[in-house]
Amino acid sequence: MEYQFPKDFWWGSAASGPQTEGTYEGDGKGPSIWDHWYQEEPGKFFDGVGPSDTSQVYKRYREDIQLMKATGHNSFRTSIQWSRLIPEGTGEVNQSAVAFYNDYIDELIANGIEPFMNLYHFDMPMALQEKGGWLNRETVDAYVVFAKTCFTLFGDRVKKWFTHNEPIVPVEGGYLYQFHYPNEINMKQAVQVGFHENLASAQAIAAYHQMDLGGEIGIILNLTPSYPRDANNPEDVKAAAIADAFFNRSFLDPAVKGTFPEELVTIIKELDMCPDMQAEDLTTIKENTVDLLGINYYQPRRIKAKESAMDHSHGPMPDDYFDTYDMPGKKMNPYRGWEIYEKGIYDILTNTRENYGNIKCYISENGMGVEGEGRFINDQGVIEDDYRIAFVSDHLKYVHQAIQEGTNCVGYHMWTCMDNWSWTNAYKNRYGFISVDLANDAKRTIKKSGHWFKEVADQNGF
Ligand code: BGP
Repeated sequence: MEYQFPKDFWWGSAASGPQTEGTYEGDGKGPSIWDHWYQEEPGKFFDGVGPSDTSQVYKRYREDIQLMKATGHNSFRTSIQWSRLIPEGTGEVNQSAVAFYNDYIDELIANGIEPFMNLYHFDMPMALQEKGGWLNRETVDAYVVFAKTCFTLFGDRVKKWFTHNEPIVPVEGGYLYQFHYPNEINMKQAVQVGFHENLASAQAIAAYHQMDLGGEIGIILNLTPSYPRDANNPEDVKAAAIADAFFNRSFLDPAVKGTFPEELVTIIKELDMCPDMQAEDLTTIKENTVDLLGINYYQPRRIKAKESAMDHSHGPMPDDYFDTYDMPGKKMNPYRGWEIYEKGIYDILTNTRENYGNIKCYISENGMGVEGEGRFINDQGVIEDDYRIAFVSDHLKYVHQAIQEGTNCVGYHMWTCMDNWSWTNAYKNRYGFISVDLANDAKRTIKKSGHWFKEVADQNGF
């Protein structure tokens, strides 16, 4: 075997509650911002498929866990939907949700798959969004109560917790670039939302450590390395550093080091957009950093110095400081419109080793969304997704190299286990090791990549 991974390496995949569970009559789930947005604007969602029609995991998790076994999982991450467990965001706990998550967790463990649980995957309970969502300090308090409720209910068995998945996305999507509810463009609000998410994470980490449940708690960040157009052009390099501060270090630095990056703080001060905070908040963030870092990697960010005219129709924007560079000849995933740059995963891991104390980390998402995979079905009804096998193995080679060089990376999770609901893209692009046939009662079939992954996991390498 050419690429042997360390003993006890985590092999598996990631998903989220809102993208997989679905909603059912009498399940007691409250609406999240996704349910609300779909009700308001169903046309925004690909083929009009909304969040209640996801992959039926709420009913089918037992069958799905057998498929996880058959695809080599020794670990699996999903999220607890806040609006399922506490339908109004605060107050009463939904006992059907407790029963569901208990059984889901127990079934995973009984099948030798370690459950990793994330607490927030873009799914604000609507009752809290109506009062401002992450803009409102009370949401931070409510989130910490939700987190403690989860630790109390499930912490005896779940030993890997995550406070957020990609917390920059609600900032970008909800308050800058309009791809998440509430669809605003307002940099001051974006800063406040980001600050509250950071604070909520630190407070949940403090609570978890205090409860002394014997597990680890971390955060999952989509680290998107920023490459300057020309590494010898100081203006390009500076622009790339600012983009990095906005989109990566805004969460990476506080999560791992307990501080915000100087470049970002300077800009926010210049813009007079410092968030509202209380006296002890920065100390809370300083003192409660993560045990473990999850890294999601899909694509790099290519940056050049600002050349285009600034658009201030909505006030200042991060893009006032850089332009996106459309690099000629880059390799693309045309369905998602994302560049494929395998070495990026190595650069991120090297960065964590060199600049973030070689914190214990794992690849928590990496994957390739492809539209129309039906055309690759063979006579046995199996999707022959050789492109996905190539994508995963090309990235794993770089993960392997980083580990050889000493990076403390302990696992690799693919996005995702089975095809799921991708927000406004719904079921357009498919990411899974297992296909879901929507026209046929969501029938599951393992793809070629899923069989391949089982071999890799069994051999602990390839
Ligand atoms: C990540 C999210 C996932 C997932 C994935 C694929 O950013 O954590 O929730 O959806 O990306 O992206 P998309 O669904 O937008 O194609």
